[in-house]
Amino acid sequence: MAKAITGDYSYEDNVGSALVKGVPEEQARYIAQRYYRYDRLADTRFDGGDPMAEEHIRFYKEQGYLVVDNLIGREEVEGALMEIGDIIHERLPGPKIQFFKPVDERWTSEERELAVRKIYNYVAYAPRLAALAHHPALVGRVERLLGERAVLVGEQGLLKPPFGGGEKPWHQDMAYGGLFFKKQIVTVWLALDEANLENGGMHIIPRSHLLGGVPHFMIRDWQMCDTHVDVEKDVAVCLKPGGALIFSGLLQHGTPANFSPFKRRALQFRYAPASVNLMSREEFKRMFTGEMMDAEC
Ligand SMILES: O=C(O)CCC(=O)C(=O)O
Repeated sequence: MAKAITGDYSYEDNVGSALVKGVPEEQARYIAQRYYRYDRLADTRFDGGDPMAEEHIRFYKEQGYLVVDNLIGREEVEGALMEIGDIIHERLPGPKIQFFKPVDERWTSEERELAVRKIYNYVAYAPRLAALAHHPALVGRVERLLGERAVLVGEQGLLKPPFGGGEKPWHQDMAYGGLFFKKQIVTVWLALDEANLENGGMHIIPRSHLLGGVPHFMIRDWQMCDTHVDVEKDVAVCLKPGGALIFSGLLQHGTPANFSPFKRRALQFRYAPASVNLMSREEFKRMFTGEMMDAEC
């Protein structure tokens, strides 16, 4: 069983930041085997070249996600990777960088790159990444799903380095600070490398958005209790660079650690319906914490 990280965590202290905690390899491998399955792949796929049809919207409403291959092109993927490099090596100052290794271990330029887990708040500084955040292929689809104008409410680059890039445990995006809106938000998770079963690609529980918010706990991260996840229903989403998983802010999802020799880099954009407000603190607690319903992990 995963050992809980104890401490003075409160969800307000960590709004918007996934904590990357060092988990020993043996435990990470145990978690990857016990809490994810690898034999069911998302097989209903759409293509970025196809116009968004009623069928897409129906599928999204029922299942809580859409897999869209070729959402953006090779040049856009390469431009994004170049700009991420510029951010990491501080040629493009402004965005925030989250490292998962101590500063004094980041010796070479390659080591520095491999020590980054996340970049965020980059849209104001990085023109190519900003162009993707506002790309009609993304925003047009999201607005069809939301049924109204979309507002960008989150932007991250999620870099899962080879040989042990950390797990992002099962969670719902709307359980995170600043994202607990009164209506479901939509996340676009855009693969910049191939994301697959070996390198920490996405896993989802289809239809779990229909269950509403579920309690989250501070364990390895701000996450669902491992034993509350219906792992039998896990479907893995493999993507080529430029492909995307578009999903509801209530869809349960997670990514196991990357034990492969390959990088797994992705961008994530979150969009809220323009007309909607955040929940109150009480509403948030009722929906996403164990506190109000005495749920325990
Ligand atoms: O890219 C990942 O590893 C998971 C990202 C994710 O689900 C999140 O940050 O909400």
